[in-house]
Amino acid sequence: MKTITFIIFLLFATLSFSQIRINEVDADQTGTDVTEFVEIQSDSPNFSLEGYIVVFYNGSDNESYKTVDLTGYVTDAEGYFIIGSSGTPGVDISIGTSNTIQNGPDAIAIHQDDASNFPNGTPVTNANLIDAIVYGTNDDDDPELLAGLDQTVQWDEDLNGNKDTESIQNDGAGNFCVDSPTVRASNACILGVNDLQIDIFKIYPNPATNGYLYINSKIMGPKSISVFDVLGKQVFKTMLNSEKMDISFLKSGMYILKIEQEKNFTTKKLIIK
Ligand SMILES: [Ca+2]
Ligand SMILES: [Ca+2]
Ligand SMILES: [Ca+2]
Ligand SMILES: [Ca+2]
Repeated sequence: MKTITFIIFLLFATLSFSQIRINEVDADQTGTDVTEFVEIQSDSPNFSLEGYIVVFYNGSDNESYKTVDLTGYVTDAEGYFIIGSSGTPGVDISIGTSNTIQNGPDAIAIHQDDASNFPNGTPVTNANLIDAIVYGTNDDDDPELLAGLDQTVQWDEDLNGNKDTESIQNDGAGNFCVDSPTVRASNACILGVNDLQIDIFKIYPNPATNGYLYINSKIMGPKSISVFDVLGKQVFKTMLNSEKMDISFLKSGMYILKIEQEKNFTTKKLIIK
């Protein structure tokens, strides 16, 4: 229980800083890079990206080489938004056919600023910085990018020696892992929940709008359900024998649901509208 509380604390310690973050970066692929992407995720679904820009910084001169204006766009129902090569499946903003996202040491940042303030060649800056990642593909750290974007770690896409087939993925607690790309899908290392656990439990509708939630399990029998608020405080706990749970007494907002059944457990983010 202490561990899960700590994980939730870490999750919110990270999330509370911003509404949107850089969730995944795949800069390097085999041969010509034709499925490069940056996956952005918002805390809430269908989040307006009005007033945000994504700036790509080149480690060799510590200046920007590309700015993408997100004004006019929204994240999808799960909070995802994809910027990348035209060949990346489901890309929302295409930034060319290939070799656009540099392979490091380089950086990508979200600023809440006007695109006109960030013409190419803008020196690295933390002005109106929302989130940033400094990354490489088995490169030495770039101290100017790290300092300029308030970062302490340069993440290595080649951590496992598989830079061509793996991407850098936010684990939801402020760190990044490296694994097979998960475009517009939950990252491989999110909260350390394994695939088996994810598969056992399903919750819907999410966001919940009608005052109830269905919690489906592949295993028969009662489930223990705990609901935590954004401060990590438990607001509700029950044993559920059916699939339908009354949540009409919960206010709109974001919650973390912990589902336990026999030796299995998982945590899921629940939005109540
Ligand atoms: Ca590249
Ligand atoms: Ca890669
Ligand atoms: Ca570069
Ligand atoms: Ca992902």
